[in-house]
Amino acid sequence: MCLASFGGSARIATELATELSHRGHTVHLFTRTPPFDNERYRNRRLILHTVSSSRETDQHPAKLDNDWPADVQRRYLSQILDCIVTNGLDVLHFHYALPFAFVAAQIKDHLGWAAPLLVGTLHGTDVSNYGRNPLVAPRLARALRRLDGLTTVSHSHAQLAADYFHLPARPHIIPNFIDLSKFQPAANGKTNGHAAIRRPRIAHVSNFRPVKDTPSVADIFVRLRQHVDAELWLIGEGPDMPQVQAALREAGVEQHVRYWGLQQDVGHILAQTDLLLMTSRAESFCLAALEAMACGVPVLSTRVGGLPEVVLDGVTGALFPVGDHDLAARLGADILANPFQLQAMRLAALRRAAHFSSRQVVPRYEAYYRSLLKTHRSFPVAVTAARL
Ligand code: GMT
Repeated sequence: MCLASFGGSARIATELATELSHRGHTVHLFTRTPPFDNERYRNRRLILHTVSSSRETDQHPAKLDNDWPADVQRRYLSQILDCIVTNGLDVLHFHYALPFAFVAAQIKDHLGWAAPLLVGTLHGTDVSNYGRNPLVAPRLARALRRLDGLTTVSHSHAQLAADYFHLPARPHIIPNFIDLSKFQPAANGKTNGHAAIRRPRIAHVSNFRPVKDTPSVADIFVRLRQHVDAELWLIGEGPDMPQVQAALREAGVEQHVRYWGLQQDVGHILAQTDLLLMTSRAESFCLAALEAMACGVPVLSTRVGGLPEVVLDGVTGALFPVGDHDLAARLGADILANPFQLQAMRLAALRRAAHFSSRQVVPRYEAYYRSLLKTHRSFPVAVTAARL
């Protein structure tokens, strides 16, 4: 179960489903509407179930579509129950807690001990926002405690979840992962070759939501240009984009900015850049940072949440405290102005990203399922239904 909107949790869920199907598992993917590049998510072992065949909401695709009307949630639940009865699923795994932790609890209510193994993965604002929301957090905490297994993507996020939801134990940590065949350095192999003959390029990738604090990207870029004649490539779309555009226009630097809009394949764009700039106020992991590093691009980012577990400060990039834009601009300018340091960081970033390859991480999900299944009392639902 996962969201269908642009975003990290949907990316990880759909990639995991695809990888597991390639590893011989049969995977049913349940989304409200088709995921973006949904043609990829169909093969003999990967079956896509959607409540609606087209985007029925008028929401911006960058907005997380996690607040579902009751009738949509009902139809979604009944589709999953049908699938469980017909196919006898072993594991039901959701990515992002809302609304799926509640769906999982309803499945347990309906099927009791005949329910499949129920596993959840917490991804970001499901903890950092909803965990602080007194109207949602207690209900969500109750639903999370009913699961058989709970994972999250970094140590920092595991601690945050345990604190906010008063969990008996910290969630199991399985980091995000990346398909290294889709995120690679530029084809000529000379990762620093282009930068020597053109202006340095700074990239920012996000859904331009307030948590990403994208107006700070504009501010840091303006300050950094006082030291280095750099370009800014903005990849993505979202609610704060007009504010970012206005700030860049007012500062008189718009001619140095390229707007890419929403992109399905960001790897080939990132590979043509020299530094990723992230200004998030909270980040459980920051998949964009991993994607950049896999393309041999160092990362300049705020020191928040799980980012220090992904970006090694001074090695694969540099970290700065939220709000210290002068420091960020100086750190960025230093990296871009020193070709030897830039090249060393590029190589370190590539090495670091290899630790998070799907080949290394996906088996950890399989191992986790297997360890939980050993003690899970599971009975074929068809047999259970006949007995009842
Ligand atoms: O929680 C969110 O804001 C959304 C979530 C998503 O679905 O896009 O993003 C989170 O999940 C990604 C994949 O695990 C992480 O890389 C992001 O750091 C995380 N975003 C935040 O924590 C803000």
